[in-house]
Amino acid sequence: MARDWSDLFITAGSAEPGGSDDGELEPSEREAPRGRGGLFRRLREGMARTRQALGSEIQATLFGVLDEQTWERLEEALIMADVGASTTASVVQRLESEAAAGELEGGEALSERLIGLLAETARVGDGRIDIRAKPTVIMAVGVNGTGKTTTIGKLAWHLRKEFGQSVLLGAADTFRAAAGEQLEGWARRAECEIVTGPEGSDPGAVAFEAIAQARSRGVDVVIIDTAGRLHTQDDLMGELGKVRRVIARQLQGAPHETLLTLDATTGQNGLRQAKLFAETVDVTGVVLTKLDGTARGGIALAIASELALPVKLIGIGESVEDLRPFDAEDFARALMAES
Ligand SMILES: Nc1nc2c(ncn2[C@@H]2O[C@H](COP(=O)(O)OP(=O)(O)O)[C@@H](O)[C@H]2O)c(=O)[nH]1
Ligand SMILES: [Mg+2]
Repeated sequence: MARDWSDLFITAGSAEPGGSDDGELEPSEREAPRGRGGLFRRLREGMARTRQALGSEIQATLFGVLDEQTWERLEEALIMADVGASTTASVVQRLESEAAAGELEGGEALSERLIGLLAETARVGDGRIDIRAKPTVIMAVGVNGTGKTTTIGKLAWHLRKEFGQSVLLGAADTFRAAAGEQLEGWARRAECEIVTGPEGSDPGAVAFEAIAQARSRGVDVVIIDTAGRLHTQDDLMGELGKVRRVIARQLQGAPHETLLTLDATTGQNGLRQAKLFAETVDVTGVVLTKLDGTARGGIALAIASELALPVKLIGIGESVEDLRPFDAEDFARALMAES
């Protein structure tokens, strides 16, 4: 799991995937989020709605008398936060049995253990993004309005400004003219190149051209934006499958990363979208946006546990700093932490 941007990207100089990774450590072995105090505070603020709904309910529950009702209330609170029924049941069962065995004394220990169990649930697969291939091709998919283009712009910005990578954007959402213009705005801000096509043109051709230009100019990372709405859902899935095949035929190993953006405010509907996209384009990671606008941030846990897809990035607002690598431990803590 990635605690900051340098953990998120696997670059030529960083550790091998599956190598030494602090994701394996117990929470107690990890450094407290001290140096990153400001970042953690921002995460907590971004998730204020969920925490207010969930945190206070849980504090009230776990710090009182433990009986049958305690566990029922805890289950209810987690389900209300969209953690998902099966995930909730297994987390609460484990907490309850550990409490019954006398392993957890007092509300503090219970709530710490709950954070640990939630973090464990959220930790699936490799949450990092390998950018060692040159060029690395990242394809962004997701329903209109979920934050695809914004996420691409912010990702490009971080790659350029913080990692000095050269980036080229491919505006393969040719369904709406405005989509290309919006991406051009981000290309200017991030100071990267962009390949666009006329409205209504073949998105596969834009993706092809973007990769061709990136290869001839030695660009490090190509990010392909795609349409999130067509006349029908079948049309959309058909087109995304086609764009993906164009990319795969043109460059071996590409797309190296296929990121699905999901809007956290759509709750369980997001899970259904994820299944559909995953069947069509082999999603490698989820970008969960708009966590700042919902009390149901638990959806991140449901995505991880029910779909076995790693959440790689989260959006907690509209500014460039508000797109962040996802860290299970920080996330679980921000869901509930009083301070
Ligand atoms: N509050 C909030 N707004 C976001 C976030 N991510 C994206 N947005 C906004 O959501 C809207 C749709 O984003 P856009 O990137 O155009 O979505 P697309 O249709 O999937 O490309 C824009 O107004 C974004 O600024 C987020 O994490 N928090
Ligand atoms: Mg868009």
